[in-house]
Amino acid sequence: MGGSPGGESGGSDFYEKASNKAASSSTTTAIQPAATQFAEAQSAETEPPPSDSCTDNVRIEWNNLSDGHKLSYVQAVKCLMDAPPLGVWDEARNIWDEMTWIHDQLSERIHGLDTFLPWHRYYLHLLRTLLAEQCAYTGPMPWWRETKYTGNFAGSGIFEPEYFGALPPLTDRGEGTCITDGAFANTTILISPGGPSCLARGEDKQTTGEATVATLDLCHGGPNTEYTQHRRCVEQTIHATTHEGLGPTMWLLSTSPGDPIFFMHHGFVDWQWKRWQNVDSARWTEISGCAEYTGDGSACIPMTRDTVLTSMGMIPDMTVGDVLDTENNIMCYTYDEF
Ligand SMILES: [Cu+2]
Repeated sequence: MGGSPGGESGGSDFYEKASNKAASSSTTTAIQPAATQFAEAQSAETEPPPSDSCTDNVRIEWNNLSDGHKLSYVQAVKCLMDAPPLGVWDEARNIWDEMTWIHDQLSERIHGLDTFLPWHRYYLHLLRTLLAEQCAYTGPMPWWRETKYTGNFAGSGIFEPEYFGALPPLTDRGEGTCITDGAFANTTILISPGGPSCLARGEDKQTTGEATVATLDLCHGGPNTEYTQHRRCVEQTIHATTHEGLGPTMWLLSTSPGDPIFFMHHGFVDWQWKRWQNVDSARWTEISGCAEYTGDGSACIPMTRDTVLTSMGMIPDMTVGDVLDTENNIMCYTYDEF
């Protein structure tokens, strides 16, 4: 099981030295998709490169979706909870268990590190892929602009009886409540510390109140804000506070995908990265930082375009370079608003 949301492993003093240009210079790979080469050729331009055959795949903010799309999305997610496992984990009852399991297994490698944003982008791609392949869902992927509902996530139009089910306030004792309405009513999370438990939520409005535009802008930074600064800021502020504010299933970082709201939240995290990337076309093709720390925690193994992103066999592995440009022919998406 991983640490708490936003927990950072590795020496933070070391980071400033580690995120130098040595890592970002290793952007060459033996085999690159044509779209990526195209993007690199354009990287001297100030505008992001145009996508070519990639069109029409726009992630829609929840409240911009039609009621029909909202319904078909939650039903498709429910379909994955009912779908026979793919075989990556023996104890899984369904595909959703396996998705939660891989996140738990990989937790130490994908949190508190620069792999955080690329891996979770890949994880959203995994969701989209499995929704399409297993549940014939071809509608839009949603995301959730949390700053519209600062301190009142329950009022965001997501936690309705026909969609995700309730987001009750925390009880007087600071506890959550098992969810008994909505598409995911009476769901059991198989891998929880202490054994299977119900999908439970409880809004701590003080904590969900930390998803503010001011924090968003702080992490967005300016033209010189480096990737690691951005990643660390997002991970440790809004990423962490929304996990903490939606508990108890969402409190437990490594098994939190058990609540499908995880993917709405990570859509917002990914949107923040995309917004940061749109400031400078170089951010569509170049990246630096640490994929891992070794030894006493001071030795950085650089993250490069070649760093592998895995789902332990659920879908094919990809690399950081594959997911950097969301508008390439591999990822092929953007957002409906910024
Ligand atoms: Cu995660």
